Amino acid sequence: MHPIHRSEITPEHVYLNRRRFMFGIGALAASALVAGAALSGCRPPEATPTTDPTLAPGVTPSPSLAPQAQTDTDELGNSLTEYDVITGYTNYYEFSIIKEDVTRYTQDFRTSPWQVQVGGLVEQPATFTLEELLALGQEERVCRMRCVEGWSMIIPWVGFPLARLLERVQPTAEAKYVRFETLYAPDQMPGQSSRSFDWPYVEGLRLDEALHDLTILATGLYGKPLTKQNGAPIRLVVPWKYGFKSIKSVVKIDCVAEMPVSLWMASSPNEYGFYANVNPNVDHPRWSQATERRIGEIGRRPTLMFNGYEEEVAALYEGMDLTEYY
Ligand SMILES: Nc1nc2c(c(=O)[nH]1)N[C@H]1C(S)=C(S)[C@@H](COP(=O)(O)O)O[C@H]1N2
Ligand SMILES: [Mo]
Repeated sequence: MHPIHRSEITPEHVYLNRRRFMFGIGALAASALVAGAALSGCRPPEATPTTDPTLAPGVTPSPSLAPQAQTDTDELGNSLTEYDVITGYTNYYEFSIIKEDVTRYTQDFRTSPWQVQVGGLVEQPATFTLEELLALGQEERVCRMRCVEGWSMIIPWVGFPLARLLERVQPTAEAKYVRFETLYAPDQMPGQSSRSFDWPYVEGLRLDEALHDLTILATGLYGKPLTKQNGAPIRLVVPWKYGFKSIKSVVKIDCVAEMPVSLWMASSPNEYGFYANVNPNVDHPRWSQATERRIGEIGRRPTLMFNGYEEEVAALYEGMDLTEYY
């Protein structure tokens, strides 16, 4: 059973020519705050660290522990999307372009040991183990996720502000952007053998966006460790931007001077820009962005400016013509 009819969404990849598209499928088949201010959005519920022992460093998670969130809704009153839906309907092109198949293909992916190399224009470049990252402190963050394809979910992540990590490495005055890279391991990620894209998956943020308190690195979901299909062991979440900015299984974070070119910018520059802020007033070249399908609901609902985080993030874009930056 599909939580959403495929005909109702417009996949990001449909621009690809059929032959390259089929190549991708064949490859798959062949391999089995800085903000000190109180925030209303992407709420850290009284910033309580999660008490789930499965997230403690070095402790093997018990699969029997039921997924649990500390709240039932986001700060706008939207019900959380069900765990099985969040973990069963995922975009992860390294494994499959079919959302319902990703889970199956990710099961043998090795997420431990894991390291994230943080460097570039910083005073203190360092490589962090996952355990060291978990020790930076974990809290629940309920965020709206709006995919550029026109669907959305409400997701109770567990994670920590990216700013906390960047403070450790101290970006220099020359650093203006942050560049993120997913693991490159074609032996484990069959999609990376497809030449449809320039792997590894790369994303970028302006430094002030990266330092915003709403920008988190997520290590968990519903009080449990992140599932592989959702980007384990660590992925970015930028809730006011289209979902493709929220890069999965991150291994490298660099502070840089120039605007990074993301995988989507490189593959389809007319369709995906650097900013990718959720904006109901600016349509994708091939479809409207005015409304969205909340997975699990009937019908569509209006898409909110900056995905409902306008109060928190609009100041980042003062003086910019937002219709120019898709
Ligand atoms: N490495 C990597 N990160 C990725 C993707 C991907 O294919 N590969 N898909 C993106 C897209 S298009 C979306 S909508 C979100 C989906 O996150 P979710 O599957 O956890 O809901 O992840 C983003 N991060
Ligand atoms: Mo997406």
